Parts: sequence; structure tokens; C-alpha cells
Amino acid sequence: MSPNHKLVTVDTLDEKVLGDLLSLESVAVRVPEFYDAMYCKALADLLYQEIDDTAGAGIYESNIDSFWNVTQDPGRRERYLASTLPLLNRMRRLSAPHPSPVDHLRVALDESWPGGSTLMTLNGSKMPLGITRVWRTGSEGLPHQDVLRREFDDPMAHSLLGQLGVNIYLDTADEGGELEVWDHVISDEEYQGMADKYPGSYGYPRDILPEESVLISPEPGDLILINAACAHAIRKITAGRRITVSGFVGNYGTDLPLRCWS
Ligand SMILES: O=C(O)CCC(=O)C(=O)O
Ligand SMILES: [Fe+2]
Repeated sequence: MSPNHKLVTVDTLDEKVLGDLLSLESVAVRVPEFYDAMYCKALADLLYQEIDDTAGAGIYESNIDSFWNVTQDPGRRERYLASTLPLLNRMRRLSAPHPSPVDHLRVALDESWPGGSTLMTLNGSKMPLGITRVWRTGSEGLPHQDVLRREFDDPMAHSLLGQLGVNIYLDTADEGGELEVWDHVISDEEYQGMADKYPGSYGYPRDILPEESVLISPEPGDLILINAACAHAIRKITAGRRITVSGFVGNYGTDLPLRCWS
């Protein structure tokens, strides 16, 4: 059966929508026009300019390291942790006079979850939220999962009850670049047997996944949340480029704050 019923479209987030996603009643939640499309365009133009000036290589180009890039390197981890407030402030500056999409997301999560929402901390330091990722023509994200405890052997990772991937789409590809989500979790036990083949839970072959998936063509302004334990991929961009503001949301239980990072 097609898993399309596992994509939920809502006007606003609330406890039930987030709870259903965490319990895999759904695999993805879309909030259309979460951030005004005109604001998206203005912000995307500024971000493209900045990233073009400082481009690096990789499956996508981004302004800061993702946490999984820094887990093995104390120096890089320090730089990552030092980037938190500058990153938030930069997004506010670039968005002005409109609200920052990251702040908008943080407030929406805080107001929709009984325990509220805050930034993830590591040894008392706040972790950055709101990495910007540019995906250019020809790039793609292979099927993968995002499971912090597989990357980082720390109580803060092991006590997570669930992890969501959250993206605000500021600009979307002309062709391709869809987000594909499978209603399928590769368990830690299954992953153990193949961790050396797919480091970082990245690059699963499609033939180990169900034939049917949820395929989402994001529109500028969309907020899309996925249960990051489900295998997911970004289809190859065949025309144009896309830019997202991206992060993760960790669940420690209904009465505790959600914890956000990138
Ligand atoms: O850019 C996207 O559509 C999804 C990126 C992703 O893999 C994630 O947010 O976990
Ligand atoms: Fe992901």
C-alpha cells in the first residue's frame, strides 16, 4: 500500500502532530507557508550570495559544520559550539526587518510541546540550530537515517527517545530535489551488521528499502518535519538549486523540553 497517508499536512504544529510523528503514526509533517514566501526569496538571495563567496565541497554546501562532522575532532567541536550565538544572530540580521525563520521555528516548537523547546546543550554549551544548506544541480542525498546515538557516544544522545529532521525550504529546485521518506526504520541491531558499509547511516541502497515511499516536492516557505529514524533521501536536483534552513529536534519525553541542534 502506498504510504502517502503517512504524510500529514497541517496549518500549525501541536502536541498531537509532533507526538504522532515521534510515534511513527506519520513519517512526515508539512506546514505550508510556515515562513512567508516573499521573506524566503529575500533571505535566499542573501544566503546564496554569502555561500557563493565562501563555497566548500561536499554533498551540499553549508555555512557551519553539522554536528556529525565534529564528533571526532575536539578543535572542530569547539569552533562548532562557539558558532551558536553568531549563527542565530546572523540569521536575524539577514532576515531583518522580518523575523528569523529559525526563531519562528523555535517559538512554534516551544508553544506546541508541553515541555517546551530549547537548544540542545553539550557539556553546558548551547549547540547551533539553523545551518543553511545549498544543494546545486547534480547533487543528491542518498538514503540515510539521522540517529545521534550512532554518531556520538554520550548520555545526551543515548537518552533521546526520538529525533526529527526539520527543514525550512527557502528556495526549491526547478526540477528534482524532492524529499523522499520511507515508512521504514532500520533498527540499531540491523544497522550494527552493516555500519562499516554505510558510515553515518548514509548511503543505503534503495533495494533494501520498501518499493513505495512518500515523495514530497517542497515549496518555498514550507516547513517539513520527518522522523529521522525513517530512511530518507533527497532526489537528485536536475535543474536549479535549493536552499534550506536545517536542523534536528530531539525528544526526551512529553514533559521535558524538545532539544534542537544542527
Ligand atoms: O533537505 C531535505 O529535504 C532533507 C535533508 C535531510 O536529510 C534532513 O533534514 O535530515
Ligand atoms: Fe537526513
